[in-house]
Amino acid sequence: MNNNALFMGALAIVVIGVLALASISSNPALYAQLSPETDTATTTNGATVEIGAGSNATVQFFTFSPQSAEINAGETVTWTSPSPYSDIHTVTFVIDQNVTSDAILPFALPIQATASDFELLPPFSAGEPLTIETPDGQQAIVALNKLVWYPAVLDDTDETTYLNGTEDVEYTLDGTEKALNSGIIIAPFAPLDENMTGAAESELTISEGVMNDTTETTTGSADSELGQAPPFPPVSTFAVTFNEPGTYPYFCAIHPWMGGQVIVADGNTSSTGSTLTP
Ligand SMILES: [Cu+2]
Repeated sequence: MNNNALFMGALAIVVIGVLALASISSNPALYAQLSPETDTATTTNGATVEIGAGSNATVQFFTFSPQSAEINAGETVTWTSPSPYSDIHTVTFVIDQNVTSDAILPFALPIQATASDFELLPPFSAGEPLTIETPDGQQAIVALNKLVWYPAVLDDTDETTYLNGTEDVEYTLDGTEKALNSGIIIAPFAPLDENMTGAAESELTISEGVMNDTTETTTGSADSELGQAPPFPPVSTFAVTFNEPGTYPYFCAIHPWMGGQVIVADGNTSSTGSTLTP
């Protein structure tokens, strides 16, 4: 019990540290931008929600605008990150409140393995996996949780499905979801995206290199570029269709204080085909 508390405490510190690194450009003074007043948008054709709109090189906005999107059943809400200076964000719905899943989680090492059994891959010049003690004396490695960093659905059988669409991700809620996550949403022109292009270019160079001269070209050209590719697929737009009326709160898994909601009204047009009572 006590050990467990210590373990979770240590994990919390690690997570806070890593998240602080992740949003190193963030200015805490701007958290005040998240005012309790909710601005509301009502449309007849779904809604668009902008994430971190207005962020620039020195000012970072941690906002979903509008914070409350109102649509009719059967319509779609689309999230985008319009500013190339925005931090990375997710749109995460936890529909089953028993689900807990953080951006960074401990994964146990096999018995008798230690962190030094992990080798650093060539493109990275210096680094080591973060490990922490588990309550039973084992070691755990701290790693990114794919469920948060990739577009994903956790269903009522506890199965995870990773959504297709490398840039534009679409999903229609069917009532079986325990959780739905957008993956990492960034602006289409964000610097991260340029890096992705860089990585793709270097892959091209690699295959050309393989054709001409195997070893040397492969390592040489990949060195600088591969290190910049993010370990997740950057998402430009995340579009969710809501068929069931209700209020759907969501948050950003990277900055859990960022929250928003979708209010789905019982639209006249779509009420014919579906029964709302369970
Ligand atoms: Cu965020």
